[in-house]
Amino acid sequence: MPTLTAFERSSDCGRGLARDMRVRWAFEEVGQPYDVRLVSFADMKAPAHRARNPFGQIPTCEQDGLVLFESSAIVLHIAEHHAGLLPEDPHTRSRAIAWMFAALSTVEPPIVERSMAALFERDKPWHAERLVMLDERVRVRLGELSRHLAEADWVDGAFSAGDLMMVTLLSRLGSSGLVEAFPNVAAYIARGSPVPPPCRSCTRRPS
Ligand code: GTB
Repeated sequence: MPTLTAFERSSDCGRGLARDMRVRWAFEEVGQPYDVRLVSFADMKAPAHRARNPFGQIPTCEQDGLVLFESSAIVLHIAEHHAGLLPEDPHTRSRAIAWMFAALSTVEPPIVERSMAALFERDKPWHAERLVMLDERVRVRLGELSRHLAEADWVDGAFSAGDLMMVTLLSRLGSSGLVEAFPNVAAYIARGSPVPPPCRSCTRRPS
């Protein structure tokens, strides 16, 4: 049974926005049961966890003596060892992997940059000005994705690990108000997303 590490305390009110979610989704998608080891911030920075991930982050995944870090590498590993997340045809398979990389290296960076600014730079005098620029960078990618999805449910044919990666990172834009202007992307996220669970600690349903 694989063991995944995840945050002991959810910092997002149970919305599942941390990067263990893409790995959980991959396991669920292929029907592979898994254990979860919950770690505190201190645990993540301790030598035992740094032996799993030198950067002291979650998620990591251990199975049969193999220890992997980087959520995308874990999802790719799962996809390569189970049917259901990568097409069999070699060209279609390579394109699905290209979409995983596109999600990670082309679409995720501006989204992460924006959410970091929204979380940690709110009190800075230049925050509002910088946010305009960061929002625009996100809109560029959403526009491109929207045009790509105009006639398609998924990024390349049938649902694949490329969609899994893309939907999980786009979900992070939930409260930004940026997605609404791109109905194709909003519909894509809705198509791929589970109904969010109610927040256990504050009883409100996450937006
Ligand atoms: N590239 C790595 C991967 O894909 O696995 C990045 C891993 C990563 O950033 N992990 C974060 C972490 O461990 C948790 S997911 N951070 C602790 C640290 O660096 O010290 C990042 C995250 C956290 C919370 C939200 N949220 O609340 O919305 C979203 C994403």
